[in-house]
Amino acid sequence: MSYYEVNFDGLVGPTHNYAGLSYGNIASKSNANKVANPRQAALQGLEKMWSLVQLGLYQGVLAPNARPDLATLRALGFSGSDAAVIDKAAKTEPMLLKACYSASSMWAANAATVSPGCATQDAKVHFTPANLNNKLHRAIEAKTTGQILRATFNDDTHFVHHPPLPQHSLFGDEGAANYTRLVDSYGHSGLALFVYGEDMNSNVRPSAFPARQTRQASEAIARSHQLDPARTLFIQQNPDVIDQGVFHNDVIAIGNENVFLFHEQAFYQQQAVIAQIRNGYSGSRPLHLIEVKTTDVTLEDAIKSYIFNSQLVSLPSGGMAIIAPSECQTIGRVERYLSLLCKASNPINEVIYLDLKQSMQNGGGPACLRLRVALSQQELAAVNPSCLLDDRLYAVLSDWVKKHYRDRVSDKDLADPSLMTESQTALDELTQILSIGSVYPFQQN
Ligand code: SUG
Repeated sequence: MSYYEVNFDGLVGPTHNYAGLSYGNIASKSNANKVANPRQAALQGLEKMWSLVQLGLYQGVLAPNARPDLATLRALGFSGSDAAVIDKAAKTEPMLLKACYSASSMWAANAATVSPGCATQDAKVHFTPANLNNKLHRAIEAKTTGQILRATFNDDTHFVHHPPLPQHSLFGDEGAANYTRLVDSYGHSGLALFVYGEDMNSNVRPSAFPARQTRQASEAIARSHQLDPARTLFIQQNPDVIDQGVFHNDVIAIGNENVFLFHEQAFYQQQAVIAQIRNGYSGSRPLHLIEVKTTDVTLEDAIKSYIFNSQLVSLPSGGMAIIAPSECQTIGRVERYLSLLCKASNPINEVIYLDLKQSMQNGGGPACLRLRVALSQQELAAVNPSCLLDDRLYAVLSDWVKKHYRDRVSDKDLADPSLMTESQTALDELTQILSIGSVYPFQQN
């Protein structure tokens, strides 16, 4: 049976802005209060999706969360008309308003953990929306993201949708950003790698910045997705690199099929981790463990360039391409490393640079923007077809963005109630384009 990896990218929402909300994410902090360009951000995201279609890959679209999140603002005591809620929050608690206006659901790698049917006991594809409980602006995504996933993968025969894990610090879960599968090919169950920042039963943890993913969360997901314990590894991120700004594992490692590219400082007790991975992998194709040395790419350059947040994709014509952010070209050592990587003896033979600056300035590169879902031909046929990108949908979404999105949003604009109504009008139209029904709270009023 044919199997594919389909990337479902988070469409950038109309309220994309720079609010400095993510402590531990250096780009988010250093670009706080810059003027954002939501139109450009959404078009850059669409260009990335379209580039993958042109490579011959299947590509999906995930609708954004609706912002502002009025329900959260109301739950926090702001009352009156919608405009009054915004006005009061802007005057008294601007950081809460910013959290409720964040377009952070664009980073779909954090939307959920997804296990393919070839790896689960009941042979269904399992989804668990991430609770994202480390940051308020992200924790409020989980419910609507769950509804969007159900509307996108809307078939009980093939798909199982779990609720998010309990909103408790023991179960901090950031979704697929900390999850990779090493496999012979997409239809094989392979080895599932869950990477956590902190085991709540251990003292090995970062000291400056928070660890967002706990071992306990990863274990709970592996259980509910019915993964084979013999083919599942839980490995710890190096706490020192979290303290330097590596807030998710996908900022320091990337895997695809039988290739795993990771920095020399990525994991706690790295040599033991490498040995575990070697032992755990049982594919017939050779495993390529590519450890990037600090002398080739320093940690600082890795974080600045987001080289590890590239997408590594298998091409229908054979081999793999690495889809890297164009920031990698601005650091000579990183660009050199990538070009040598393509010439070395491994399946990667092409690097494609893309401009995703609007997202990058909030700490989100190519890999953050997509949720990987490995699907059989039958499962793919069960996906909501309106959410799969083709030339028609690409044109429709580009026009939709150009019609509805502003080209500048500053923190002051968040106080303007017309940003809310514009956003709701746009998203209402989007639910029709993507045939996802009434997934947004404002549609239920
Ligand atoms: O959670 N940035 C996101 C970036 C997420 C990147 N995802 C992965 N690496 N998979 C975050 O830190 C910044 C929002 C702001 O400051 O306005 C933000 O939420």
